Amino acid sequence: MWVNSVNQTDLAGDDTAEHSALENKITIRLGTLATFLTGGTLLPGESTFVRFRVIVNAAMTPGTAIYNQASVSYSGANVTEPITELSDSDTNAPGNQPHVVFVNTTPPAIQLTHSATPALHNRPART
Ligand SMILES: [Ca+2]
Repeated sequence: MWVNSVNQTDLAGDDTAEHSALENKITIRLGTLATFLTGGTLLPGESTFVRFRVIVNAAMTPGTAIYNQASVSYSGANVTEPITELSDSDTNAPGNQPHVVFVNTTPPAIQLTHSATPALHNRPART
């Protein structure tokens, strides 16, 4: 996991993020002065960038759908009641849809390109 390009470990208590295999989720606390226990502050107009990678079980059946949906919980400087929102992968459909990825049925094609200068051979000159 990365927060603004800074690596975060899967372990709890060592930085602002962790992975829970039991709950099948990651938790990332964002903002200035975020800790391993609480989130920090994001000023109006400020943004933050989160990225994570997962390894899919190799025994998973090709075509299996994997659902991913983010949940963001926050409170405001003037609104102390926590607010929780879900990510929405389809803003044209009512409600909040998770992002769906299907396990590949065929590995992606890999294209190899090779270029080289033709070898020059020392051949005897023809006479
Ligand atoms: Ca961590």
